[in-house]
Amino acid sequence: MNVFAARRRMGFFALALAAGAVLSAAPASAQCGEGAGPCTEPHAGPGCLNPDCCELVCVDAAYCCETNWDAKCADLAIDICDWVTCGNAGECYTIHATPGCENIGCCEWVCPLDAYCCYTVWDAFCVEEAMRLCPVGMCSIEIPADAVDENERCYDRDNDGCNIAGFPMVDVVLPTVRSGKHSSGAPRDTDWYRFTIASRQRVRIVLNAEFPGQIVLTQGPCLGPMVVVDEAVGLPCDEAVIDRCLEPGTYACLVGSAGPGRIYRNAFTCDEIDPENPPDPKDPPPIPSPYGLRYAMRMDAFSCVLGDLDGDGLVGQVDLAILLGAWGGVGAADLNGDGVVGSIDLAILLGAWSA
Ligand SMILES: [Ca+2]
Ligand SMILES: [Ca+2]
Ligand SMILES: [Ca+2]
Ligand SMILES: [Ca+2]
Repeated sequence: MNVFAARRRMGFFALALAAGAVLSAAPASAQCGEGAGPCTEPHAGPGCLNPDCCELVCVDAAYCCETNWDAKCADLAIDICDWVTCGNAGECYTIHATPGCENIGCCEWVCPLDAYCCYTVWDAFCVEEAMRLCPVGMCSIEIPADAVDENERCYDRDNDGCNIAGFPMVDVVLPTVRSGKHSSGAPRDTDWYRFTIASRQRVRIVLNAEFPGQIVLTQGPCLGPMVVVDEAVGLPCDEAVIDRCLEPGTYACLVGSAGPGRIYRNAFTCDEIDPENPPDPKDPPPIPSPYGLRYAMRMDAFSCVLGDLDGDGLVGQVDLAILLGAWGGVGAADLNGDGVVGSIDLAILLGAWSA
């Protein structure tokens, strides 16, 4: 599958480079897209449904866009296009017994996560992913100026905790803001942030990622017994949040990619080149990720008593002063977690005022 996929991209880039020359000279592409038959099936008339694939095939075999899309054109499409079934009949939000679906953008957003959807059938999982992810579309986040980057290149696995030999992790002290990149591969990238709290504290971890983000809070040694204390997933450019009171101890929070009930392994192509292991120029370039790879994560620790911002166990004047000092900003004084310190937080604090 990846070979097909990679080949299409190679073709796509070659096409893009030569676009001015090739496409303007070939009105053929006018036959590509809506109104034409599926790319993977022979049909009367020129062109096929998926425009990217159609144009690729017609660069190799111009007649496919001029006369009929015959069996040779269909075979070529299967051979050189990835996600070629995107654009095929079948609604993306409805189960159907054929691969792919008709909204190309949505289909190409789902298939890198779950190739089965584009090569076998568009089943209930594909529909679920489409309904969850397609309304979001491509997005990018702003990395906070105070974020400390993990400094892990996306082809390296420097901080992959319990998933890699030596159990390397990034040690952090709360509160902190971190940023990094997530990528697929073997093993898939996971970034582990380890912290210790000396007393019972409320810990709030907010991940904001350009991909479907996942945070998993663990406690215990990698060799066991290790427990998952909590986990959360979030849509691209939305938040995944863990917010709970923790007993004193050492914890690790890992960043990865997942949806409800399943881990994603394939969509997030690293966008850097490993100088020690450069790609063979004869190989097709890897398929770029349809999702962004970056994330930012804010980790805060404060009193388990809501409104107790200085940690003395009571809600009073000092806490009020801290909240007013943080007005309009972010952080622990954002008691309702809506991303800004404001009047709702003030009301919560006054409501929790200790006698
Ligand atoms: Ca990373
Ligand atoms: Ca990592
Ligand atoms: Ca207090
Ligand atoms: Ca707030």
